Amino acid sequence: MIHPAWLPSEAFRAIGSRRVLVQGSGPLADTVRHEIAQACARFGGIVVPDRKTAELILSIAGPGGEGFRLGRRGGATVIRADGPPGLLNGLFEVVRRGERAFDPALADERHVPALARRMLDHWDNIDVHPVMGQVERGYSGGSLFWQDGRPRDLGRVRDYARLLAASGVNAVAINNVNVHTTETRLLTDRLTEVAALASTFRVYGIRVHLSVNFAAPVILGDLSTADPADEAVRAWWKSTTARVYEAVPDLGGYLVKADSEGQPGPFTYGRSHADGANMLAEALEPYGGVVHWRAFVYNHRQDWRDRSTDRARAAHDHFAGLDGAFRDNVILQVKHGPMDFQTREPISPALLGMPSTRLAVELQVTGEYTGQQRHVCYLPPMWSEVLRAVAGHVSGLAAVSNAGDDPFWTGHPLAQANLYAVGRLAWNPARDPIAILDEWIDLTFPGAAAELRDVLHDLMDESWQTYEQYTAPLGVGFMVRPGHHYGPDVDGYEYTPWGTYHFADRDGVGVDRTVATGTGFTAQYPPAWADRYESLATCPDELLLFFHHVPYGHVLHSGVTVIQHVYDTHFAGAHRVTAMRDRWQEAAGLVDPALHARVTERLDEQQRSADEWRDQINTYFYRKSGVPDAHGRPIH
Ligand code: GCV
Repeated sequence: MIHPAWLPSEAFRAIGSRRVLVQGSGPLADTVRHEIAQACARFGGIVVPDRKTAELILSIAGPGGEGFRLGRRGGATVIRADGPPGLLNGLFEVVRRGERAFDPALADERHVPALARRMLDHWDNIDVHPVMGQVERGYSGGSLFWQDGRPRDLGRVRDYARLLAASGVNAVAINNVNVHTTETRLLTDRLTEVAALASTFRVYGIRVHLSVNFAAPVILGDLSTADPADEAVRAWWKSTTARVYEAVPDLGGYLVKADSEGQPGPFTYGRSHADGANMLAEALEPYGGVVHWRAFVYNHRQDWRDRSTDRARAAHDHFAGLDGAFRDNVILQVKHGPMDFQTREPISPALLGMPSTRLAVELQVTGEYTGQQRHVCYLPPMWSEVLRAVAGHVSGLAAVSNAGDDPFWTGHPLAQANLYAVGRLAWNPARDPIAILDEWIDLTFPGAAAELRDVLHDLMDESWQTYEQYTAPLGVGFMVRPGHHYGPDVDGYEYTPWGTYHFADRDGVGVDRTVATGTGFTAQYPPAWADRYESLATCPDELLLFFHHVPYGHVLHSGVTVIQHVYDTHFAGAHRVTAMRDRWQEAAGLVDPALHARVTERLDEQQRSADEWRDQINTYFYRKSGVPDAHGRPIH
């Protein structure tokens, strides 16, 4: 059985037991009608032909738009949508509120999304890749879209689209940004597969985007170059794109990873990333499509001996100078931190320093570095910090999906909350992430006993901070096992070409990114930020080792030394996991037994892994520094 996630039929009880009127036509209004008809069939409500006796009225008041007004008129709850997508969004707002949506005292409210494009990126391959599997960094089974090299049954895709629509997502990129040969052909002779997915997502107001290979004209055997200055290449993209839009008239556009980790790009031809992105933008422009061009461009073959190269600088170094050079339909998609989805990073300065470029911030729902959905790690508190920091700088959000063909969708059932919340935060980044968690609990476990709610809050509210406690300390990052990135390996990346170092020696640890004595990375920030990070006196503790190399005896703002902080947090973090594990046993009988068992199994693994992290990190730093734990706890 597939778990209904945050749309169990029970969530529709308040609507389905009422007299409902839907006004409006078109595919999205049909979807709303269908949802309501199903709910009414289940809960005894009725679809009525006019306003006279209606208790819920959904209507389209304007020509387009995703927003809606919610209020009470003449004894009915009324949604007046700005356009067809707003009708669907209004429906799900009523679902979320349940009986509260029918309170006679309900005040008028206007809802509009803060970010225009709220996209989930799938790193799905059609084929099973020999190293990465079918879904790159996927921890939830296989792809929802392809199986055995062929498209899957679209029923599950439709359910997924429905879940996403209910969370506020309005775009999906369907395939991996590392575009291998088979997937390159989605652009040409496998277009019908894109079209079928687009039709399925369309009825839930979601546009499909396609990841394309920059060298597609060469890979597909049509041309000998992919040089963006070559007229034949430009013409190839125009005619190919014309055929794409014949098959999928509302394709959102292309997503491109270029000159990054072995993917081809404009650098091969001595061209800039603006040249590359603009060529694709020109081809997409007649159809209203956009290019999401990723700023994740860095040297992954650097010499670890070379202390002058700092990977954190890469996005800003490559792109800030191109500010203003991109066409209007290029969106630069920038990872939220300067490195790569670590548990704690500062904001990428590229997001703060490109005022004349359309920007989208990229988050990772799939927890590559945050427990891989084997650990409880509720990420919205991190995302909320990110989104508040980049407010006014970005107009879109793209997040790497954590969904797969697992019966619970996300491997760890509690990781569903991350998928739900990313859409909700993109709609309104000012929301309290813990309030969003409550919303998810209400929907997913309708009628959740107060007891269950308390257990879930105890497990999840601070799970990101707990994960941070027992893994890499103070913003240092990448102390993971190379390749699969799960579990501790303090020096695993230290002498590799990946640019991910911590520089621990017998005296201290951390990366000196200051202007005064380090790589100068801090100067990429606007002055107030730069000053804060540059100075040891003002650099926040949690980012200390991201910006500074300090002795183990350095005293943090918290009052303890760096080495004692490492010991204290690692003991505390693993201990908190024990408490979480015990607490979850109190939820037995309050949730579906299969879900309870899955979470139990994951918590057992989380405990094993947290203990391993604690012992390896503590032992490593004890052996390097020779400084004993002030409290004499076991270190090996
Ligand atoms: C899709 C990280 C991941 C890669 C991923 C890359 C990216 O490096 O480990 O698997 O590739 O980010 O975001 O492009």
